[in-house]
Amino acid sequence: MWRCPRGIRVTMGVFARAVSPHMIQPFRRLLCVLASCRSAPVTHTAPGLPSDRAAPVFTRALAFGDRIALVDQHGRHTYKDLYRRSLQLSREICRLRGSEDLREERVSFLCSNDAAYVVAQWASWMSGGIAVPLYRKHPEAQLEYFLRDSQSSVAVASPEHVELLSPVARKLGVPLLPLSPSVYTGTAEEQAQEREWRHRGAMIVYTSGTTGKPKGALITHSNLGAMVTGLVHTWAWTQDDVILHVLPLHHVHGVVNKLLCPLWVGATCVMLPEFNAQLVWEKFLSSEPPRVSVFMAVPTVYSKLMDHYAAHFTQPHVQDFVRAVCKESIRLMVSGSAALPVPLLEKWRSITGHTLLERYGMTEIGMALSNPLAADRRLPGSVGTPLPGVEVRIVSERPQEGCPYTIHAEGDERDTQVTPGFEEKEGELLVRGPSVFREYWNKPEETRDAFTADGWFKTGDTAVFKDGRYWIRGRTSVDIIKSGGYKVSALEVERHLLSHPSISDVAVIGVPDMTWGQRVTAVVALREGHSLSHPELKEWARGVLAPYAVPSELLLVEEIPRNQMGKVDKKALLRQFYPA
Ligand code: MLC
Ligand code: AMP
Repeated sequence: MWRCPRGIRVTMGVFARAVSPHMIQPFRRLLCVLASCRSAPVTHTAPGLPSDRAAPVFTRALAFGDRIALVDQHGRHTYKDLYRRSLQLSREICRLRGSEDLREERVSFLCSNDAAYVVAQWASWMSGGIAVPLYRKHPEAQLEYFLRDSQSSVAVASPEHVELLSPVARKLGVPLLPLSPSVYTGTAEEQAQEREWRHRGAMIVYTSGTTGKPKGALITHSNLGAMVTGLVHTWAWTQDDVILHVLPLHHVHGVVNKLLCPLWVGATCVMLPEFNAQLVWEKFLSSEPPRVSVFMAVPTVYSKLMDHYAAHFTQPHVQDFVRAVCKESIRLMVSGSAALPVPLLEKWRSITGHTLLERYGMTEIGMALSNPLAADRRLPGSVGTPLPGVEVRIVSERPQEGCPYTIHAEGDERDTQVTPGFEEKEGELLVRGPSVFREYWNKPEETRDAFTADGWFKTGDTAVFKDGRYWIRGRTSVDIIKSGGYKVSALEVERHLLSHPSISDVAVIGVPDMTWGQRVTAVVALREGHSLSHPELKEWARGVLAPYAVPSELLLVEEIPRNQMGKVDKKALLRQFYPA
């Protein structure tokens, strides 16, 4: 491997072709051969695959045996290796709990983005528990909240995170299992217990709401099965696929779309410890197997990749090379978790030749809407049509005859019907189907409020049906901010900031931003005689908030304008500070 001065590391052979235009021709020929290999996909009908689509991915692992499931910072891991390590850990968990079936007890785990994460996840499921993935960048107070709220009975941590998690676990009296690369002590024939998976809880994913503290969305194995099989079918996953994974693993985008989908079909997941623009470009352009064929990310990642491209790939023949390799070796590039601005989509297309496939989803429902796989049928700016099994409605609040609301449009995978007189009328998007979560953990009232009286999940997103597609027009609440693909509750940030000794009043707003989607901005009134700089606020806030919720801007005001009800008009505040 050789590091070239333009800030990208590629294999010597690949780079030589990049810098010598006369050598691009033979390289193109090689790419054509590779492309023709790809166009005859090997199907993934390995013998021994269970037919139950609610069965977790590990139940298929032995059928994929020696295939490479994961490539991470430590090396390559076969499906069989991951299975055995998970089985070993699940035995330790069961021994600790004195039971062969944890019956939905929660297993919280804090692992780096590598094989340890998969092992902890599979072991939680093998022992009959619910996996609660934690994130290493959350401050201790938040980790404590997740462990306490989920009432976890066991915690698992990779060796590098034991120090961070052990004081929290000790405080709550939760036993902590360090995940060591223990040697498998069972026999080759031993397998995890068979269980009834359908209604069993699989995962609790914490998500911010408009009010209160983060809620744990409980997703069942059946929900996961519906999400995964819908995406595998629609995006034509095969075991030849190689996905490059760069997202955090405590949200559905990283867990379901980028990890469980490839593992379901026997494909390979190349996992980076975290997003790094230079490394991603290296992986895209490297000719070393396994070569990346699928990529998925939030719009901010694409924006950062383009910044790197603009700074380092300035020469026309390098740009030609980048475009040729991306076009030929990658079959699918997806964007989601936040709105993808059309100029960003167009710029990415001009750089790589790929029209990003935009799709729409949410923690509580998995993926709901997707543009088609055929690139020429994608509609920039829209989020496509319902995925298999997903039903959607666009509604407004006024009750109609026999219905608690007015339906503007209603659709599923096959078709959408628009109510006459409501053509192209915006409303709230409702979702129903097998991927919709079971409940907010221990929050029956919040769970009830999240659904309409007739059982549809209320997304809180404003949508419209137009030109045969669905389009997301924003959120119904200004208090939900999407920054870098992360959902941030403005009210929760305000609650924390109000405990700062210098802050007397605060309003948190989401300011539109080309890179981050929105920036978390704190409008603050200080106590008399106090001062506060932005670096001081950031330093303090890092102790109580996730890094993506720490205000990236501080605006000091004499007084926060409030109406007679004591409410802040955040739209007016935004207009006042950002008239453009
Ligand atoms: C970090 N920074 C931010 C920020 N996050 N600034 C503004 N807004 C944010 N959201 C700041 C940091 O404080 C730091 O500043 C600097 O930017 C670099 O931070 P970083 O953490 O090193 O950034 P980076 O690693 O480049 O992370 C960017 C990212 C990350 C896009 C890779 O945000 C990310 O992984 N997002 C994905 C989130 C995701 O998976 N969402 C899916 C939810 S599921 P300083 O001053 O400290 O240097 C869902 C459903 C669905 O939504 O549909 O998928
Ligand atoms: P989360 O609760 O973190 O899972 O985030 C889900 C939210 O992300 C949705 O309710 C939307 O507001 C937003 N979202 C996801 N995908 C898209 C998209 N393609 N376009 C616009 N918003 C999106």
